[in-house]
Amino acid sequence: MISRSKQLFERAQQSIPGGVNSPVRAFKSVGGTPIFMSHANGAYMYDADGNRYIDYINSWGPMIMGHAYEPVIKAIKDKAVLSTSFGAPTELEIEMAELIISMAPNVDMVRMVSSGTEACMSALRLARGYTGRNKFIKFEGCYHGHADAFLVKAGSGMATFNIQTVPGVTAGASMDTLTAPYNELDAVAELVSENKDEIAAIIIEPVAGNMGCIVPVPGFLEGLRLICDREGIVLIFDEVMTGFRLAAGGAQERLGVNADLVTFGKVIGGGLPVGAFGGKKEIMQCIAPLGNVYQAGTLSGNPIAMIAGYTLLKTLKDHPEIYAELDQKTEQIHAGLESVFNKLDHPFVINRLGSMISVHFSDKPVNNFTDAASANNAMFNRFFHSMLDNGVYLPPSAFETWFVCHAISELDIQHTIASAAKFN
Ligand code: KE4
Repeated sequence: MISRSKQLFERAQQSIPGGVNSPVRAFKSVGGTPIFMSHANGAYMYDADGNRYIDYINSWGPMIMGHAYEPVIKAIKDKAVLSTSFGAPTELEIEMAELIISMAPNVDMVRMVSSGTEACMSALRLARGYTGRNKFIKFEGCYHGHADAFLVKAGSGMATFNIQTVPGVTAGASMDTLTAPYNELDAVAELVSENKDEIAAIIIEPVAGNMGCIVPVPGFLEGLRLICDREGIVLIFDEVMTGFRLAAGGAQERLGVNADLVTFGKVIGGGLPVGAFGGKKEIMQCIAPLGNVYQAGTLSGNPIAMIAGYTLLKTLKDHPEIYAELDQKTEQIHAGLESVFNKLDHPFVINRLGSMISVHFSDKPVNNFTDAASANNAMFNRFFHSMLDNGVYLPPSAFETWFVCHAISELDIQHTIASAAKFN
């Protein structure tokens, strides 16, 4: 009997390119039919055929407390009847900004947008406007959304589908994009000396999540900070994934390195379309209408998105023990997978920081994109399907980090490990 997902996928491809509204959902690299979901609750998603999955994507990060988190749902219901958008300022936007500023280090001011892409492209424009310089450095395998300048050696779907150059991204749009391998400070120093006084920004995922989870080696981020201080370069932490996930203060708090600008997404919206960028007042006041670095958005600060994000962030701020519990659960998953894979006759590496974790079937450490790309990713694809068959839904790509939610139970963790033990 043909599954409902299969039927829906065939129908979807008639009206939506590739049948999905974002490429990473398409199962294109792992093969097979993408699973169409009907609803979700806590740590579980339920597909159109009624199958239940333990969810390790959690909407690619936002569902840190699990799906349909009651306080967020209630807040949305109560707010929606008061209109879903004004296009005029509201008190809630001030409360949201003040809450973010109270949680994220080095954020004196913040501007709301509607996606991580918008947040990163706005932060880059701001850094360029503030410094009067054009070039910037990004890292191979890092993904900062799909604005033209970032689609150079990017991670996530571009790595998954091995897209080297993106048609439509002009040479003009990407000519100022410089790239270096993640965790290689010498390569950054070389680029900086070759482009003296021309570099506006260095943008980085402080813990990378778009080539699997890749953790900065000791001294790497600190070295970038020193280079930026010495050269007058704006250090942008893309915390769309790490923000409010690794700690209330994100990677800056967790790793103790200060950024000049920080971008946010995912958790900040509680599942609604929200992004934000913020940083030092001296830089942020260059943004229109205060300054002339133009940036705008019809639905920026949308009341439904704000109340969803505000409610979730407030929960995380008021209950910091959530982070320790998330870490403990992920540590348990890590240890369980390690014990299972040690019985495999194939080498593996598990990368983790906090509740971001990824498995690479590699015989060497995975510290940058080249390492991630040279792992046995065909084996990962088989592992993905083996887990899916056992009701465990991993990100459908070796170039993605897994996300653990607070709602996952001891039984779920044991089932995950038992499912991995069936893989060979
Ligand atoms: P969005 O525009 O997709 O909200 O955010 C872009 C973005 C920016 N920075 C980082 C570090 C990100 O991880 C992302 C988006 N992450 C992907 C997952 N790898 C979103 C999933 C998708 O593309 O559908």
